[in-house]
Amino acid sequence: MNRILVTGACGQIGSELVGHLSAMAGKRNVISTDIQTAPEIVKSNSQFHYLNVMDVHKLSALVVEHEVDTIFHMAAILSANGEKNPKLAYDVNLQGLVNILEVARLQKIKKVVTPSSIAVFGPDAPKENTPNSTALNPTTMYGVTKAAGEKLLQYYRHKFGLDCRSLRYPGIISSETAPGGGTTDFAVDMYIHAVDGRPYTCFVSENTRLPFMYMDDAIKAILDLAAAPLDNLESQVYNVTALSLTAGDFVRSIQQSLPEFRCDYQPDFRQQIADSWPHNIDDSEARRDWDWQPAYDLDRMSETMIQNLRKAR
Ligand code: AKB
Repeated sequence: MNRILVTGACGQIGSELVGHLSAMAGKRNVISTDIQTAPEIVKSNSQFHYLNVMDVHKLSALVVEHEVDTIFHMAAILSANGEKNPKLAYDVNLQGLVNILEVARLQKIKKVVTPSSIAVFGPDAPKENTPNSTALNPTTMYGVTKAAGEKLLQYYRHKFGLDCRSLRYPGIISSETAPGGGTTDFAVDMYIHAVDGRPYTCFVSENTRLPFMYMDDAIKAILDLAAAPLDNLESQVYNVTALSLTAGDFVRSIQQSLPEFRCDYQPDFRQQIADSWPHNIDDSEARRDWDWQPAYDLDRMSETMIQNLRKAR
C-alpha cells in the first residue's frame, strides 16, 4: 500500500488531488500538508499536518513517522505572485524542491511527482505547438524556478537513481479551490464573476491566447504519469495540454449559458507574462509514453464550471 505525502495540499490542484488519492489509497495513507488552514475537502480525505516546505527537519520527520513512500510535491508560488516577490518564489520553489529531493533520497522514497509549467518557456520558444524539448529561457522568476527544478529532477535521477517525474501544466480551470497568484487566474475569475452576476475586468487583453486544461484532466494527467511504468518514460518532464484559448473565447463560451455576462479588458503587468508564454504546446510525447488524452473541450468545461459554481453558492 502506498503511503503518500502531498505538499501544497490546500492549493488549487493539491486540494482536489488529495480527494482522488484518498479514494485510491485510503484516507489514512494520505498525509496532506500546507501552511494554510485545511479546507473540508482536505481534512475529510487525509491526515493533515502543518508543513512549510522550507522546514526540512519537519518534512523529514513527517516522512519517517508516516513511512511515506511517494511524494506529490505541489507547493509553489505562482507566476504573478512570484513577480511581486521573486526572492520568496526562489526560496519556496527551489529550496522547497531541493528539500523534497534530499529527503526523498535519504529516506529512500520510491517516487516523487511534481508539476512544472508552461512558464518554463520564454519569448524565444516557438509559440505554436511548442515542443517538449526546446529553448528554456523564461522571463519570470516562477519560470526560472520551474526550469531549474526540471534540471534538479534530472540531476537526482541520474546521480542518485531517484524516480522523479514532472509535467508542464497549462492554466488550470477549476471550481473547488481558487487559484492563487497565477497569470492564467483570469479564466477562473471570469466564471466566478459570471455565476455571481457580476461584470469582470480582465487583466490580459481579449486576444491573449494560452494553453488551458480542466481540473479533472489535470488530475488524470498527474495520476497517469505517476502510475506509468518507469521504462515507458523516455522523458522526465512532459508537456501536457488540452485547449488553446483566448480570454475572449472564455467570455463567449460563458455567454452561451449566461448571456448577460459582461467583460472589459484592462491589461496590467500580467500581460507581459502571458505574452512570454506559448499559445499552445505539443504534448505528443505524453500521448506516446503514457497515453495522455484530455477529456474536456471548451463547451463541456464551461457547462461543468457553471454547474459546479452554482451548486457551491
Ligand atoms: C500561472 O499562471 O502562474 C500558473 C501556470 C501556468 O503555471 N497557472
